[in-house]
Amino acid sequence: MWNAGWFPPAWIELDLGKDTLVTGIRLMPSQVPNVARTVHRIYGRANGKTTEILLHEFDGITSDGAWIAATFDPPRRVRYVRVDTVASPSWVAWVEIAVVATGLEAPNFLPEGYHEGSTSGVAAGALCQAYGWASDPDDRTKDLTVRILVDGKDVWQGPARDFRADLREAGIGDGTASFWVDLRGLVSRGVPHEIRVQARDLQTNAWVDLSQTPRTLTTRER
Ligand SMILES: [Ca+2]
Repeated sequence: MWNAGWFPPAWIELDLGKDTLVTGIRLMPSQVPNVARTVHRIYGRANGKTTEILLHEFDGITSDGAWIAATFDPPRRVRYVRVDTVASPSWVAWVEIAVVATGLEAPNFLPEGYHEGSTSGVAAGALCQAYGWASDPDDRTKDLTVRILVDGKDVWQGPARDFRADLREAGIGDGTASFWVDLRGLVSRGVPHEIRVQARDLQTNAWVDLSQTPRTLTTRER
């Protein structure tokens, strides 16, 4: 995490150590408000040079903790990559910045998403549910497989593929990344259960906990 400690303009520069053919960049913003229009310009500079070239401009809606990505076409040979934030209602901060370059192994990004819902811990009738969203930054067009563990036991698997307008607005692909599971019949009533929701990484098939999981839930009939 890097935090400029103040509002735009602010920038951070990465030194790749030598001139490198860069093909893209991925960045995870940390921002408040969570969803807002921001503008970031990505500049490159070759070893020994003072002039920069504009590699990409992000101008759009970004969300706290959600990756944004760009491909540089054509790829550019640079040593320094500078991320210049020119507009944002938030302090300028990045959770992670990854420069993609040829000759380097492509980084794998783990699924991101949320296990949402009541935190009251007690739910009745049709409110006994687990829901949220999951998406793999490596390919947001693919539906991720989500599984639900109740007290550590796998009780449900299925795709996160339902549309939600707020996800589309937040830049999570076309917004078809949510899931909604009725837990009635999957958990016994009247006693607290640990509900854990995980998504399967596209590249490694590893199961990854979503944010805000596990939750403790006690279901009642009414
Ligand atoms: Ca991945």
